[in-house]
Amino acid sequence: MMPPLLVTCGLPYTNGPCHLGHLRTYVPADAFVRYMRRTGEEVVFVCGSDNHGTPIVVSAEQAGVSPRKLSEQYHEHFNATFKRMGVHFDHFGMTDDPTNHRRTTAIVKSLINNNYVYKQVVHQAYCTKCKRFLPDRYVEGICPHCGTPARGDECDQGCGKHLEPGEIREPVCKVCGTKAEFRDQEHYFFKLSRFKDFLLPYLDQVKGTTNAKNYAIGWIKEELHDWCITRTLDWGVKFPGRDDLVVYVWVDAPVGYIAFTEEWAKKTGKDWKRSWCGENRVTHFIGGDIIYHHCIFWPALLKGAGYGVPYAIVASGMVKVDDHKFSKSRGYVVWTNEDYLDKGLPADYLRYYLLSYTNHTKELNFSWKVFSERINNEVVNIFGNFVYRTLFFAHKEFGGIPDGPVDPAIIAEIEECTKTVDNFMKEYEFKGAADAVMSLAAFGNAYMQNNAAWKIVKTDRAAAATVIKNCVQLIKAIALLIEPMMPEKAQECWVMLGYTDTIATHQISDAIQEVRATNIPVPKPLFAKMDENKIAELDALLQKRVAEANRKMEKIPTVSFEEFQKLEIRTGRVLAAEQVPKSNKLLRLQVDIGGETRQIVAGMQQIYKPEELVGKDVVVVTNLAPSRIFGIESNGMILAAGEQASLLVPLKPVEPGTKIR
Ligand code: B3M
Ligand code: ZN
Repeated sequence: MMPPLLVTCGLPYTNGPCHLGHLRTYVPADAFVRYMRRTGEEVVFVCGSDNHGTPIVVSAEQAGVSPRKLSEQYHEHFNATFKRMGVHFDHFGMTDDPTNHRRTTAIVKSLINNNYVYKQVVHQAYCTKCKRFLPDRYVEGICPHCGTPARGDECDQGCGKHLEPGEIREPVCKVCGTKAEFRDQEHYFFKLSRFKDFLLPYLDQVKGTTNAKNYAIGWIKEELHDWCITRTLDWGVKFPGRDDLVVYVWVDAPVGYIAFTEEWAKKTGKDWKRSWCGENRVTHFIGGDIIYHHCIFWPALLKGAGYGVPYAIVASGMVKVDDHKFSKSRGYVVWTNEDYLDKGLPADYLRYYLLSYTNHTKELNFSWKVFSERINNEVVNIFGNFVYRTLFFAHKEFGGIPDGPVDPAIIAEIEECTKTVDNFMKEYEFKGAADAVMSLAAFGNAYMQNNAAWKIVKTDRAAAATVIKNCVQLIKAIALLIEPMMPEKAQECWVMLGYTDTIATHQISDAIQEVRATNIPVPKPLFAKMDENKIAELDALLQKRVAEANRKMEKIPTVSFEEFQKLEIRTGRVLAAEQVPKSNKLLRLQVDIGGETRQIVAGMQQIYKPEELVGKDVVVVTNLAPSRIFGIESNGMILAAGEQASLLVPLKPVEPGTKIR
């Protein structure tokens, strides 16, 4: 018996909310799963959250919670958000749960037994201040390949290469900013280089998108290094026999795919081994930035441990926002909940946009303007309009769907479209499929227009009924074909055709089964247009976020503690104050800074009357180089906050000259 089609999505890290970048992988995967089910396939769709690795430990430290707690919070967030987007997994697990700990340990032990793991001392960045080794995201420095500033495990802004522990140059501790030193530490390596002869023919035949296999083949031909598979962390899956080491997150994360299948199998009484031991139909949907891990590292790991290797790898192109590289820190981000669903926008609009914008492997450039254009011009004007005008007329003239035959030419048109959609879906060309469905709707609109049922009904009721019947048949087909892309709207459309069951229980092949005559509810428009004001508002929000991020990014130079200590700041008591003649801004003050009186010129005339200041205790920078202001020598600076020069004053009484520390 053929093993089930097992579909997975790249696992989201549990240290930040769901955004458009995630959805570009998840929505097409979900559409694919729904479609394959509608063709009668047995499909299992599993995913889970990725809880390990340094970014999560760092985020948890910042949030003041345990990595487990943080992971649980974001796990729930993703689980709920995917559901809101209509992405329904059969199981959504956690990589930190016991099943995955067990499976990862078993796999690492197999690799050790099969002689694919060796021990080696590496020089690893160590922070003498934090007193710990600095794996991956704990350290920043310079990429040894291209010289760009990089993270410990990846040259994220330069050449994009993966960095092995010890490779980064000029490492600095990310937590405290101290220059790190290199210290020797024992680590374990996976003999990835031994898998070249396996990987090349494997990748040559692997299914999925060509970008995945072609990149991977190119990289292998360049060079294939062994992988360090341990890290000095507490958080993660312990390396067998070593309490001080955990396995690298990129070992236990993909193993999560197996563990989640096991958990699903346990829940349903099924057999997970059918998908993971031997020939299988495992299909990984991933982002284009993790091709290396899925096409090289992961198959080698599975092969080395004696498991079956993935059947297909489907990699999505990158996401841009307003023509800028997707970046949370720069504000070029669209959050799934905050920016979209919580604004009352239908999940199906975004699903359609993501699927139909461009080919799955190409870059998707999001903008609110293009989004609303696509929705209004295609979904609303073509599909929505066809459904509404047909059903409105049907309801008005016939009280529902009239009796009578469907034209064979219409059935042929539907069959043609169904075939096109099928080819595209099975090649992961979701845009092609979406376009084909819209073309069928456009065909329907033209047919309706050319046959002017509203005219002929006056003379030939039967002919008008046939036109309507044909159109309703087309709508039925469109609803079935669009369901994988727009499940909620497809269901609404289904109900408008007088059905009372769930559209998702029907096969695509039902599209050519004649619609039966029936009463239908009063039709309502299926879609609302994207309103211009709403779009302007959403766009303004994005622009505001970018502007705010820019402000934050402006670099304020840091001063070292030594530099800071060069400043002498003391309390002082104002002994005398007067206006500087001919100036309407300046006051001349005499300030006791502890046994010494300083003359200080301050721009406070508009804000304080001289007599208000006399007797006040203030804060003074006492070792500022003397300057002449309006011809008067000034020996120090009084500290004040903001435009209104609100004076900084000691909260409790202190002697003049008390040092600020
Ligand atoms: N957690 C997220 C990423 O790098 C990472 C994926 C793991 S898939 C096994 O996109
Ligand atoms: Zn440090």
